[in-house]
Amino acid sequence: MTKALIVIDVQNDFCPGGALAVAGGDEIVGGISALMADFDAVILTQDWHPAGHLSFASSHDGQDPMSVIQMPYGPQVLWPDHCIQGSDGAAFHKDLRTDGDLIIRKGFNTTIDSYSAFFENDHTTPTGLEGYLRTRGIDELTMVGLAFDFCVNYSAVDAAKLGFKVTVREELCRAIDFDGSFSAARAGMTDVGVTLV
Ligand code: VGL
Ligand code: ZN
Repeated sequence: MTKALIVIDVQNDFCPGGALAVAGGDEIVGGISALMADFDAVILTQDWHPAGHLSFASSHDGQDPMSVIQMPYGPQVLWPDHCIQGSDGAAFHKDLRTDGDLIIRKGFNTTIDSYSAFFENDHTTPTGLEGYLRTRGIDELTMVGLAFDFCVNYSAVDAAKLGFKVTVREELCRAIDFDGSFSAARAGMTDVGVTLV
């Protein structure tokens, strides 16, 4: 087995003080950095939106952050502006080791959100990560990062459906927990064979 650690969106905007702060988001950074030495490959993801991204409430007249609208690809939570390309908020937390093998950016298409590291939210448009992992012979993935119930969840479910053996280390994740999303994420991951530890 060739094993990769996938570190999801450990960026300033998802940490306390950031635009879409996840409670305790900064508490996991040291543990994630320390875990990297145990893997054959380390891949970091970065939420990377252009200004005016359609997942932002500010892009829709009269919509408040955390409301939900219908997009062509399904329901979309409208977020505060976050992880704008090149901003401090989009940068990795300063204590995160960033000397991994690959940094994959997602959410850069204005009209579609991308929670998963594998597919945009239409569940069809690929990011290229699957091909990268397969051509390197990587078959076992451990996922950590932010947020447990959105980007970690979507990435883990897609990876399991693609046939990777997937483990999520819950102590190295933190959740947004919006409208039951935490328990829904746990159930959804378990259903497709993701191991939660
Ligand atoms: C995320 C909401 C919006 C995440 C990204 O990284 O979980 N959540 N964009
Ligand atoms: Zn985002």
